[in-house]
Amino acid sequence: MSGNMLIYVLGGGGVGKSALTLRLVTDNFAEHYDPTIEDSYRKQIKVDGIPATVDIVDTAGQEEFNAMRDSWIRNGKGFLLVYSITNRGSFEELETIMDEMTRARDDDNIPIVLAGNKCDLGETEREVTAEEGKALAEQWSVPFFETSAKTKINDHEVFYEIVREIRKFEEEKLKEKEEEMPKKKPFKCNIL
Ligand SMILES: Nc1nc2c(ncn2[C@@H]2O[C@H](COP(=O)(O)OP(=O)(O)OP(=O)(O)O)[C@@H](O)[C@H]2O)c(=O)[nH]1
Ligand SMILES: [Mg+2]
Repeated sequence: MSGNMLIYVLGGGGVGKSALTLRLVTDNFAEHYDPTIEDSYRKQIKVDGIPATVDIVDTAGQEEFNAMRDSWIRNGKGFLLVYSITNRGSFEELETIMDEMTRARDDDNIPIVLAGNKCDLGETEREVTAEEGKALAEQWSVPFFETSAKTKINDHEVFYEIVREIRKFEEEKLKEKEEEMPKKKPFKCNIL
């Protein structure tokens, strides 16, 4: 597989993008909220027995920092779209991000995974049902997980799934290219 996999973690402010990223990269969890401007990490992981080097960009959810969103969308190989199940606004905000994505890229098959984070708060603070998350993911044809960075539910799995989606995407691209290539005609000598 060619090059590193550049993955952007996108979503509203405070939904847990940094928390999920840090779980994968360092396995720590911080209770304290420190809004991100932009952080990048490189990590070697093994997905389905095959090694992958992922470059993860943990982006800013807060609006005053996210003017770069356009270039994130154009540059990424894969995207983790995160909302918080305790915040309906963060779920609705993803529609805007998805619109921007489909406008900026002419592939309709972008490697994306949808994550409804903070599911450890599901009993008490839930504003978005799991069914709603699932329905949105089905509409977009992307994998969906409810996650908790705090209690480690599907926290690594979402990233593994993006790697799988990127692999699938690249294999399909390769196949398309092979099909487009004109079949070589057998060489014939012209006898004069
Ligand atoms: N209960 C619970 N809290 C979480 C979870 N993930 C993150 N948090 C908390 O939510 C707050 C925001 O988390 P961050 O990871 O900083 O959110 P973010 O999406 O990176 O925010 P921005 O960088 O501003 O876009 C922090 O106080 C975290 O401790 C989770 O799975 N469960
Ligand atoms: Mg952050």
